Amino acid sequence: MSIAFTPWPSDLADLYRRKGYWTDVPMTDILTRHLDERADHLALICGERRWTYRQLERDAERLAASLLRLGVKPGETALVHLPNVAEFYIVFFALMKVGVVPVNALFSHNRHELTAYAEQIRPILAIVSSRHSLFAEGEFAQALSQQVPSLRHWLVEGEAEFGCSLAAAISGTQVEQGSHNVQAAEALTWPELTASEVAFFQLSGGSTGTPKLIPRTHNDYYYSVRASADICQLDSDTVFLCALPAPHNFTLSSPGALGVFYAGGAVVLAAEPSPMTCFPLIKRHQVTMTSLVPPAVTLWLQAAADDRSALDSLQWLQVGGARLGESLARRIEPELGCRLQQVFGMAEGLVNYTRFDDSEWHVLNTQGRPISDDDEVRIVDEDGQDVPRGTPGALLTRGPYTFRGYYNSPEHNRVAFDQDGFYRSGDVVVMTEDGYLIVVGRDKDQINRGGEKVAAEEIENQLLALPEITQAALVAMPDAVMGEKSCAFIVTSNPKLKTLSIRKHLRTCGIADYKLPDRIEKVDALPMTHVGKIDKKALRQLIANQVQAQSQPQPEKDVLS
Ligand code: AMP
Ligand code: DBH
Repeated sequence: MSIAFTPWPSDLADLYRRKGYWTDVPMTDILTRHLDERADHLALICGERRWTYRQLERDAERLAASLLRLGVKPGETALVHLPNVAEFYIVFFALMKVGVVPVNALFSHNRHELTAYAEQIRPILAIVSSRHSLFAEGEFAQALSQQVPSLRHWLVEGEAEFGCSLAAAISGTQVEQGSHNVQAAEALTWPELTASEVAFFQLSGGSTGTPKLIPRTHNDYYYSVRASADICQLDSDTVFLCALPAPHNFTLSSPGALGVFYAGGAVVLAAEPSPMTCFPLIKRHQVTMTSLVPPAVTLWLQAAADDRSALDSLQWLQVGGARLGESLARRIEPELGCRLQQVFGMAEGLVNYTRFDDSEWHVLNTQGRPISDDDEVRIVDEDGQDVPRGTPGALLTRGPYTFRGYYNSPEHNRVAFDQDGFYRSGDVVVMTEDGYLIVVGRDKDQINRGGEKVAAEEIENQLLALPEITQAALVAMPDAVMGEKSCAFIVTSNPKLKTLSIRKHLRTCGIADYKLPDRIEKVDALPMTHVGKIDKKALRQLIANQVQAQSQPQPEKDVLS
């Protein structure tokens, strides 16, 4: 059994194989390729714990064996919800070895997101951490198991109030005794992996009511990892600090931890990207490269103004996830003492990098150019006609590592792709004469909150679940540090409705904190376009004007309370 996904047309698949992009080697190779020559090279540091490649592979294999003993089968799925800990990678490779396809939820995700993912993939297994308040006790796990009956096994990182201990499953000392599925070690049959099949689901930042899943095959993802490692010139001396969430496409594969493992370097885990957490780790482990979103860059610049001696080993800083302003970009080299690489990517596929030999202008002003000669990029106007270089237009793309359809979403796929299989990324970009992309805007209904994406419809649906709210629209508002924050405009039948009760309601829905509206504005009516849709452009303008007016010093006022 394998996961259904929209395949690439065979002529393109042939081309990608012929060009050597698709090698038909599964991604488990990322670790096993080092077992001969680099087995004892440092691979991973998490707090005081360290793994060589041999140890990392051994742990992944032991966990995989424990999973086989539980009776998992290739083509089944898993829900993974772990913080930035070494176990994230051990689990990633172990699941791959047994052909179980995970969704790796962000640790900031909450009940709402986990339930939505579980309902879509119907997992047999969940691997979670008791460090998250959702899993400090077993209540939610029990509720989810009832709601999604396929969910039979729970492995818990940390002190477990329920399920089995992940640590024990990794050390091979414990499997679920008494289960009729338990098999003797010698009876284990390791599945044959097929690289053209789905390895895992990546998460879409999305613009729809329900978060969509992106099937990524071994072939396509492994190509993006290898090519990224080459572009970023990684080697066994690379020491990469993973400070953004480990499952994020940026930190996982651009070139991210997988790129570093592929190249035989070392990954150092940080719990989060603040200078307070990261600077001591950089110094202690002589980190050479890391990746950040623009708001974190602002914090790093502030901290480095006091003391940047901790950053001496840092050679490259990659910035992506949201547009990096030129003035911030310009400060990185002189103030942090490392070189900047801009990265513009998407979990759906296409990734762009500025290159190490690019001119200063390109590095400061563009978001790079595609990884592959066979990344096809079209920039089109509202009628779908190609625009000339230098003119803004909507970005469409297809290529050897850009997916061809969201999981189980035929209706959405009809709008997300054109008739030639080009994915509409929802970004408005300009292509320079020499093929570099500059992100100038967006035509998708999403807020990019400093790299964290919020699908407007998802939050609007939750707001509209309150009977007193009759209309709701979530739009981006400018913010000096985050780039954008979110503002919800609502029309309510209850003039006394308080911001606080709305927030309380959204929390009760179990939505991730970063998706909660930063501001809520009550209005008598929402502006409409001539075709009868909510005029979000007008709302964005309205809130931008208010933010600007309020940035002149004046007493704060809360509109609703
Ligand atoms: P996601 O769908 O969550 O993977 O988010 C991908 C989106 O993030 C892209 O389509 C862009 O809108 C945005 N993005 C990523 N990197 C950059 C960047 N360097 N500059 C501007 N926007 C970016
Ligand atoms: O924001 C992103 O999704 C992103 C940013 C940089 C990404 O997916 C990537 C690089 O691969």
